[in-house]
Amino acid sequence: MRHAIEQNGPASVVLPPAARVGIGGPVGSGKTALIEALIPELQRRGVDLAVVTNDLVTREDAERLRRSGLIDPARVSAVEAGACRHTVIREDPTLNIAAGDDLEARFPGVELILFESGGDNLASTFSLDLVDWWIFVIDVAGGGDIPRKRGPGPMRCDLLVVNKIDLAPYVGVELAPMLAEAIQVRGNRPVIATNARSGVGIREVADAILAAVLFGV
Ligand SMILES: Nc1nc2c(ncn2[C@@H]2O[C@H](COP(=O)(O)OP(=O)(O)O)[C@@H](O)[C@H]2O)c(=O)[nH]1
Ligand SMILES: [Mg+2]
Repeated sequence: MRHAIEQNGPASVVLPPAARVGIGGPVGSGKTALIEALIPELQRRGVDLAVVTNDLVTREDAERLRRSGLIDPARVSAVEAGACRHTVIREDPTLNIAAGDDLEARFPGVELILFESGGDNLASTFSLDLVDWWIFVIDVAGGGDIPRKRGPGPMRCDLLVVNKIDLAPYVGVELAPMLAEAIQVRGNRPVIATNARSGVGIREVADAILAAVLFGV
């Protein structure tokens, strides 16, 4: 999909850096499930992909993705964030930047690196030193009032994903007002409703990522 810039003949092909996209949100909202659904959708469109996960003291999410058969396991890197999950994506993202640089060095031509945060509260945000663009994932089962709480994550992200829409009838949440409120508090910035397990909304999320970071729209 991406074209290399040739300088002085093919011996010195310079590839542009990969686009870096953050995926944050509370523990269990479906960040890894979203990545599992996005990988085949983005690969189908010819995007050269890699993933960095952040866990507290384990490598659970990275191991899950490596076992999934969806992506070359070597293209999944794990950062162990320690006690402060948001620190490594915001205050001091050095470990994540290094993980992204390492993937770019090992896979020349990689176009897009997804960074999954360790799972935090509604206050977690990404540093723009680390990512070009970021998604925040909340889920319907966490309560229909989450958008109204105006947390920095749901407010400041480039794209808000409201996941687990299939659970709305079981947890007493009315989806339409929840989505309307999310759009309203975000000043009409993008909100996409998904079911990461069945694939509802995944095409739209892939469209948004590609439009924002690979086509520079
Ligand atoms: N019903 C339903 N379950 C989901 C959905 N997305 C994720 N899950 C489940 O929610 C749990 C947490 O998902 P996970 O991706 O690990 O969340 P993370 O901690 O944000 O990475 C898992 O059991 C998933 O199978 C969804 O859209 N609908
Ligand atoms: Mg996860």
